[in-house]
Amino acid sequence: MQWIYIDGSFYPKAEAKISVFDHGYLYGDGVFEGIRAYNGRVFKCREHIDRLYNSAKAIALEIPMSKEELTEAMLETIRRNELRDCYIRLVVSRGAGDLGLSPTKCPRPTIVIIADSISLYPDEMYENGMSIITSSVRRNSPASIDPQIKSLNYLNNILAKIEANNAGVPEALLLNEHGLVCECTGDNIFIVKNGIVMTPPIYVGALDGITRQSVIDICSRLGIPFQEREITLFNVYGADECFLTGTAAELIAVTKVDGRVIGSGKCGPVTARLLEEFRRLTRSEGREIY
Ligand code: PXG
Repeated sequence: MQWIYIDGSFYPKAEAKISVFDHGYLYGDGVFEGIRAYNGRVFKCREHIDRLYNSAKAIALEIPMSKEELTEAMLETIRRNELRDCYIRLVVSRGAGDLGLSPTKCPRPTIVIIADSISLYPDEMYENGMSIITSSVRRNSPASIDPQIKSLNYLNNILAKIEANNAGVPEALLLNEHGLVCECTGDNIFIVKNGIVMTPPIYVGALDGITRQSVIDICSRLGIPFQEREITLFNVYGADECFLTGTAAELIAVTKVDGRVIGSGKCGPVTARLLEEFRRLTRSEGREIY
């Protein structure tokens, strides 16, 4: 039986329900995190919890628990479900109110924690890479809803995902209004050119990905040249390697963008080396669950 945490209690999946008056449902008013545990440890636990609280702060949502209490609730949810390798979804919504937009009518945020088993991408994808397209939908401007907020408003990303689905590929790349490369619908993007690993700065309009930061840290530790710089589609098409990073995907090579083959058309040596090092990290670090 799968147990779901809602506001301090555990419910079987079929009985895990929240109010239709919750503003998370009515308006997408809330924030979330997608976290992963490997072999009995929550990877980058503090970083995910910190990001959740920063997202909440950005939308003026006060989480009615301390970071340590929420972390403990997450660990307890994993224990209840007897999991060692899993995805964890932490959701904090504005809570139940009336039909007006104003959060003032929502006295108490709703906290939901789901720990689920993971379905991994096939190994074949990590070797041969994947095809992506560029979406015609531009990434939300940081001047409207900052993509750094991991909010319950994922329509921008979903519209791009629909274009990917229609094109028969798993992911879509989003540009900002100036044509600069931002990120994909649920992953950050990197390219490798002449031995230099590059990723766009967050300010162009991207989530400050935790896997992205892990890759930057690995580059610095291994002495692999790294630059955070503005990237256009020209740079992506002409890259030697391209890969995406995210909690779900880890590091996955991109070998075709808008029909252009990237580099050798296979997962490149730098991507493979970074993935190997990332997997070593996920096996050796993280907050103990049991
Ligand atoms: N950009 C966006 C828009 C994301 O949603 C990333 C980049 C990668 O960030 P991390 O911190 O994971 O390296 C994300 C992450 C889910 C789910 O269940 C979504 C994400 C991560 C985990 C689960 O939809 N998005």
